[in-house]
Amino acid sequence: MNAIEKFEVTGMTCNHCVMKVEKAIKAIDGVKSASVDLNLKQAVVEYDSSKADTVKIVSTIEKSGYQGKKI
Ligand SMILES: [Cu+2]
Repeated sequence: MNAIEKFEVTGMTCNHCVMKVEKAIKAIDGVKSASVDLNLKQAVVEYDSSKADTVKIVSTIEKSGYQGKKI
């Protein structure tokens, strides 16, 4: 099933951070697209819910060095 969820991402300070988070999320199996906004502190992620889930996405954001929360 296709799912689109939003996450709050805090701790990003520049476009390099945005790229880092986007790249990490996109590398998750089942993720179709990830769009991270520095000013809004938000990530919008489209994924296949049979392969990925919000817990996996949040833990990936945190492993990248930022704080993630489903919103
Ligand atoms: Cu940065």
